[in-house]
Amino acid sequence: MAAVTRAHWEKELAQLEAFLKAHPLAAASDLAALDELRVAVLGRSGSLTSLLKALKDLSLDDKKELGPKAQSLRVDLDAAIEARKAELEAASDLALSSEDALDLTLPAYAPARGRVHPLTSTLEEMTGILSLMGFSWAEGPLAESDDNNFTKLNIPEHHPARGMFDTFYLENSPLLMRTHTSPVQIRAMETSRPPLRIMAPGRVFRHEAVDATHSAVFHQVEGLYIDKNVTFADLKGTLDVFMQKLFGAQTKTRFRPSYFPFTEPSAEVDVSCLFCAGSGCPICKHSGWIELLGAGLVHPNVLKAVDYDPQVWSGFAFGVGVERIAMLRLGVKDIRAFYENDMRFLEQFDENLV
Ligand code: FA5
Repeated sequence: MAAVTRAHWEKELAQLEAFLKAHPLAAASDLAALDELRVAVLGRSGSLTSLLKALKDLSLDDKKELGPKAQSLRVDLDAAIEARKAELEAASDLALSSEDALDLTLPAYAPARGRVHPLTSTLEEMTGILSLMGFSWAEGPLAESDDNNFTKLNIPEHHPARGMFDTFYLENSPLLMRTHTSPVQIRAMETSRPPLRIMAPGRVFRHEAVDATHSAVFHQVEGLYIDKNVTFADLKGTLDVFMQKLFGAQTKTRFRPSYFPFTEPSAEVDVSCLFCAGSGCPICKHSGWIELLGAGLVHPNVLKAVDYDPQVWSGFAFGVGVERIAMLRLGVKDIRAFYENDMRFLEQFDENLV
């Protein structure tokens, strides 16, 4: 720029400001357009650079007055250019990465496969075996009458055996949460005439402290067989086959005398420990046996309660815990793992893939 006057300098600055108004930096559509603007204004022979250089031709007073104006315009422009540059770069990075994301040659995502819950698959396995042995499906409600859960099972009111099966009582209702699947025996016998062979799988509730092997809500499968001349040998043979089908042909059962008000005689049934084949280990507490179920011959008082003549009919019943079976089959050491819905636990059971 040739030597300039103050008027000329001010006119040039006004023109530059008008130009910047017409071509705002924020509107630069890409990095190249932004750089073009930068060179035109701030480049070596850019319009603002020229104005700054031309200040030397002005008087000291003019320099003092106009110099800061031009300088502050330059600072503003520098900042605006940097800001717009960052914006444009971020946008182009994003565009680049989303272009990369669309790689049509990548293999498709495998659809997530659902699994049957290990308790469901164990229950299905148990009822599958029993149905092959001639037991048919029976069900009852979770909220049961006191009669079916206790009285008709030969546990009258105030009988101390009620303590073995303490439960949750419902407010404003005579019903209680059933403590075992045994009330389904009563329901089945009251609605059909003998002979009868049923299995009753389902959820049960106990007012009980929870630990690694006890839950307050768990599952049982009940078995009931009523016919003429049913003996303890029938019960033993049935449970031997049931356990061998569940755990393998080498499995042995052991019947220990026990007490249930609704069976006489009664037994706790143990199976030979699957982890040590009966030789003794920490899981079976070095006994070689694991307790799995309760069983016995149906008490005559139970038959009388449903109007079956105990002189004619006899039968056996058993109740087995589904969680205990699942823990043994799957090597699960804490019953609570079944209810926590932790995918890391559930995903281990690939046999349950659907
Ligand atoms: C009963 O519930 C009887 N109704 C079983 C029965 C039926 C006996 C028919 C005779 C004739 P018991 O309370 O022992 O009995 O429970 C039976 C099985 O349920 C136990 O062997 C165990 O496998 C399981 N079980 C009992 N309590 C719990 C609990 N808190 N958590 C998980 N499983 C349990």
